[in-house]
Amino acid sequence: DDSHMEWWRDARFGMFIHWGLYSIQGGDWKGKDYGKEQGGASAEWLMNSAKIPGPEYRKALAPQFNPTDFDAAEWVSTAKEAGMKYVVITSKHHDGFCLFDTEATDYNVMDATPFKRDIIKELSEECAKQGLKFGVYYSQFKDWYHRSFQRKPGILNNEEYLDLVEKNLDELLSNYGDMAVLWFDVGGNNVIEADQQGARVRELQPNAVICSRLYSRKVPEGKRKYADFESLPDRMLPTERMTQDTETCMTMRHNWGFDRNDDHWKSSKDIIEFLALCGARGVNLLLNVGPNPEGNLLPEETERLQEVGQWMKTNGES
Ligand code: JFZ
Repeated sequence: DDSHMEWWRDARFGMFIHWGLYSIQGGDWKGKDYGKEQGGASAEWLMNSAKIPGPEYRKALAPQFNPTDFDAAEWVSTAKEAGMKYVVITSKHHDGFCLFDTEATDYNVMDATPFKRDIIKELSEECAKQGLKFGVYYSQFKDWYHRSFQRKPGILNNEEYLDLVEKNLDELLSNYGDMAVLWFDVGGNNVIEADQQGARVRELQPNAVICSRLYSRKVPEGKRKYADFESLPDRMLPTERMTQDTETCMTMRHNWGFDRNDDHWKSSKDIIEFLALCGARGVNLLLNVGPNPEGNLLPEETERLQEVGQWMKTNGES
């Protein structure tokens, strides 16, 4: 039964949001630019790129995370006006920082930052209010913060990490109303672990749509039991119209997370053409924004989203 896929198939177009502690740095660390601009990894990879130990990263950034301009209503209405039907935000990226209230770790927005507002709660409630589907990106395999502790002798304990993921998932699946999408990313090769996580999603949110990145790409498609849709690499499109459920994602410039030096903006025309092509190939598009540390979408982003919205009004299906 794939009735839970119906809304997703109709939706076609969603907003991806990369936002977290890394946004504060905008790709820089101690005067050096680690963003994709310089041929490195994307700005949200800072902790890894600059080899910052977990405790140092937390100590430097968590006390500074205070995005008082954050207004869920504004973000959601901007997505809605653009013709987007769903929103997916990084509830936890590879740096391990949780943008939601969790009992599993104090490395989260409520306990470790002066902001003390549950971002996932505010956005999920706003999406429900404005009639958009809401989902979370959750980095289930890569967690540099947790793993940095594991490297210390005596604490090498994978069970402990799996326990964190299980608790986080239970919270995300229980405390935020309908979770429409579980956007797992960069999965490992352990199918049993992934299947357990997928099964838990099914159990607590039977209608949630699960991203194929729950599994590593090395796991054959036939073994990805809980993958509802295939997530293609960034900006990739098949040459023929897809019959299986497929999504591609694209960011508006080079980086996913906020980057101070990245001026490689795709034009509105580029974005609209790509969106039209996605529609023609039967592929959903998750278009990414990387809000700034104050909590604002960038003017370049809102401008593009408005122009996409204009196009959607005349050419999109509603
Ligand atoms: C991952 C993340 O590492 C990255 O930070 C960002 O969140 C992006 C959306 O997802 O990066 C990937 C994951 C998979 C592929 C490429 C980049 N892939 O399958 O080619």
